[in-house]
Amino acid sequence: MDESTASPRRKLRLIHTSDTHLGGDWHLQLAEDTLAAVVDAVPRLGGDALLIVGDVFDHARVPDRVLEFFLEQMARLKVPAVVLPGNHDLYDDQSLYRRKPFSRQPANLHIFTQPQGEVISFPELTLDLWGRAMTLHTPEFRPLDGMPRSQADRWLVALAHAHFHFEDDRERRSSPIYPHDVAHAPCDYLALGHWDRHTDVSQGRVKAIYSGAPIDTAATGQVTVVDLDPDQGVITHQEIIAISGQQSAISVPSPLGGRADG
Ligand SMILES: [Mn+2]
Repeated sequence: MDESTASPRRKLRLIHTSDTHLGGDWHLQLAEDTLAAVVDAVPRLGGDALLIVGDVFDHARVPDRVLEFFLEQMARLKVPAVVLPGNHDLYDDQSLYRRKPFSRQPANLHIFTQPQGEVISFPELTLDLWGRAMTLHTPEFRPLDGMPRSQADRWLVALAHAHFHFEDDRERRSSPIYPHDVAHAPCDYLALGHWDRHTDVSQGRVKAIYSGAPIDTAATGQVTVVDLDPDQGVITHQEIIAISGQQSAISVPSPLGGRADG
């Protein structure tokens, strides 16, 4: 299984999203329509893989029907789909990812389950993905700790469901990452989740992007498109995606991302 032969890195396109909050009581149907739109967008945009960086589900008690809906959507993809658990869908003992529907998950779906971090490799894509499965959302949990070095012949993309601390941010938050951590991360791209708003927090040579939730304040769908190019480096852009049933969404008073959470 040693893939350390000197084949060059391939040109790849990743589709990055997060915070879909399936099964939340805020606009259940819209969250599902939005996920379906993301899945539709992957082949249309030429994505080689889909990354969903946490809070895929809104809470651990979502009914099996919602888990099955998610699995059906992932099974529609012809490319890998990779999930990092977040603070709303922790990988703890009661995790929904341990429930029965996931025992029949499609072969293209990969879920990070190791709290200390793990690499999920796709040799045919010359791609290594790394992430730590969150078991507790606390200030002590450092989502970037233990990231391995990248290999010359493979892209290293890290996933983190994390709160980025700006330099002047003095508040103590859970699952923090700091500008210095990002600048010194050995990955080629840092795919972030947890913030509902699309934000570029790149530092130094490391491109680090919050995709934002796939639906924004104007009920417009979006994903982050990440091009990994051996010649040009890492280039990202936001892509607008159409959400079917969106007409009904226009009138909603607040976005998925703006939930006040009671
Ligand atoms: Mn979160």
